[in-house]
Amino acid sequence: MKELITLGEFVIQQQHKHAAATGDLSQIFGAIRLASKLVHREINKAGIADITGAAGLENIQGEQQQKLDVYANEKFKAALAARGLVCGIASEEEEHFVEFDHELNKGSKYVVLIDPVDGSSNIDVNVAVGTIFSIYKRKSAADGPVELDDFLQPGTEQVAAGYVIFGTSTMLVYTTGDGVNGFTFDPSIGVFYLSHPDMQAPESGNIYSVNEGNYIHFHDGVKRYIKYCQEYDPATNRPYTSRYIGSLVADFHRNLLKGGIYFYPSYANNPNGKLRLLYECNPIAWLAEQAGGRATDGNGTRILDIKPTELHQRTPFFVGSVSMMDDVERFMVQERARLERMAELA
Ligand code: P6P
Repeated sequence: MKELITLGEFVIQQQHKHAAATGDLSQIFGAIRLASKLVHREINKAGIADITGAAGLENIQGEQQQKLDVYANEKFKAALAARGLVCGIASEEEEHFVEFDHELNKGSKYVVLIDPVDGSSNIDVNVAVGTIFSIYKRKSAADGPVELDDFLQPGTEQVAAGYVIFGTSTMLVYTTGDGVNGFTFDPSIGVFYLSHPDMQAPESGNIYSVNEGNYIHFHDGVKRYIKYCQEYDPATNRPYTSRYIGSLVADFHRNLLKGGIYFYPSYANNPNGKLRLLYECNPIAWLAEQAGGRATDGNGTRILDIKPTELHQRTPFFVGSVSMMDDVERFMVQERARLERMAELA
């Protein structure tokens, strides 16, 4: 029988592969593991524990805050603060970053950015949701206060990133820059086991994920790509299948396994789309690249290269298999060229 490796064992093995590794990430992953188990437990008894339904509060995004959002946010904050290695956290559920100013956290050198429950509107309808996290080393002096710039770092500076998908099973998928590995939770003993070693994004696929309800608002390049996905051409495996769950983690996870593309473009009066750069797009983009895929803003800018200016800033987001990303960008480039020609003629 193949030897089962736990997440904790795997992180320690990885740490020994990198001489510079200090074991800090092992500790931080221990906190993420703990909080994930607590959220798993609550999600799996939602409705019984009256955890579903809005908490009657609104978060900074002006969205109805689901009780699970509040619960998950508190559990991840508490678990990360208790390890004494994280000096602060930025969360979709917090307007400003939160400094951990306990004595234990003085001099800590990491910051964590998190979307505690991405896709939370799906909780009440029993559809998969996920936690997305991104870890950086602070830039400010270790003996000083945490600063906003500690969180406003480009995605290329991440030291670790991942997600937990609470679906038919709970999985944790992460990277520290040495590939992507997936771990499945065994609730009977409360352990995450390595189930998807060295995850590779298929070079192509036939699944496209976009909210086509926004079609009339999309720019022509996006509209043309969607029509391209729907055309009949057996030679290029089209028409593709449309799959959109409304939960980024679930759509991305399926596309990572099967091949596909997810995109949330700018639309109507949302020039930067909907998704948040720091705690949704950057971690997912790094995972995609580490697994052999790509992630851009649809206009040729690599997501990881974007220099953040605000904690909750949004970006158009295109992520997936390389050949499908090449295709969508071809349509976007053609659209930009057409608009430039029209501007010249005007
Ligand atoms: P829409 C969830 O709110 C989320 O941030 C992603 O998880 C998901 O892909 C997207 O927004 C869904 O947004 O506008 O299609 O409902």
